[in-house]
Amino acid sequence: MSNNAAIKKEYEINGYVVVPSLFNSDEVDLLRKTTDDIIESARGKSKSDSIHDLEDSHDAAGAPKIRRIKDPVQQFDVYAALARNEKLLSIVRALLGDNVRFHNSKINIKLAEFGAAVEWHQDWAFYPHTNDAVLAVGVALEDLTKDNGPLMVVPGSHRGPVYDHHADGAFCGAIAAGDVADQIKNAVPLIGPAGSITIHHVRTLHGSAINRSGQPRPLLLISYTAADAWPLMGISDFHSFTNHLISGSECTAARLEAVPVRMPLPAAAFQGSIYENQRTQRDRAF
Ligand SMILES: O=C(O)CCC(=O)C(=O)O
Repeated sequence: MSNNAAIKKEYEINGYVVVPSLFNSDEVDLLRKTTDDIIESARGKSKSDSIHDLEDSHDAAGAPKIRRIKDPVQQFDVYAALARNEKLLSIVRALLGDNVRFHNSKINIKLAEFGAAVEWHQDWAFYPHTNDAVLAVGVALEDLTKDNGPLMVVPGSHRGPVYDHHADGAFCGAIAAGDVADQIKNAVPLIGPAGSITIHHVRTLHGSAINRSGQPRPLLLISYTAADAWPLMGISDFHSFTNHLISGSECTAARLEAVPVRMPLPAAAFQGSIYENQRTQRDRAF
């Protein structure tokens, strides 16, 4: 069996897979340096903007404390190149087919000692499509250990229900901890050395704890869809949507599958990032 065939088999069974050390230390050093520079550029800012999502404890007068770099692939050349890197894309094609569209990106930083948790959720709840050939790749910019707030996933949950991600009558991007208590006891951490990638299916139940360790956990997340998966929430900019085709050819024939869907509406009370959306979920796991 080829390596990609083995990756595909594991992904299809479990809804996630880790590929250790896909990127070498030179490749990781460039990503890390770029990321550190962007973090540093938040110094002096007093509120979140189109690049930085600030931690609640960030102080404009002190060292930058940021929880997310927004849209890195769309805003910085180094990450744009990575999203098209052939080592990575060959794996994505093995899982989604030859026609692949870039969907979104972010770097969740999790600075040492306090980096914010992400409550349990399914990405599918944020962006349902006509079929679920949609996934997220995580690129480890530092080692992912069991202590620095790694992504936790529930094996096999990509074949289960789509959970309610609402609170106070609006979408909140987080599942009440009580609704998934029997699931999350089976969760496993996705760990590996810097340069490893994690891949999780769009319906896989996942979350991550506060980083209480002394080691940061910057994780670059890039989502891709099969080109025949069309977003049920619509397309605000068709030109940019078609420009996001990064492999194969465009496909205007949407493939419809009998997948469970809950719409993320009414919209979350707090906008800006998942951390803001999740504010209204009071039954928290982390
Ligand atoms: O950064 C993490 O640990 C989780 C990220 C995540 O699931 C998300 O941002 O949707």
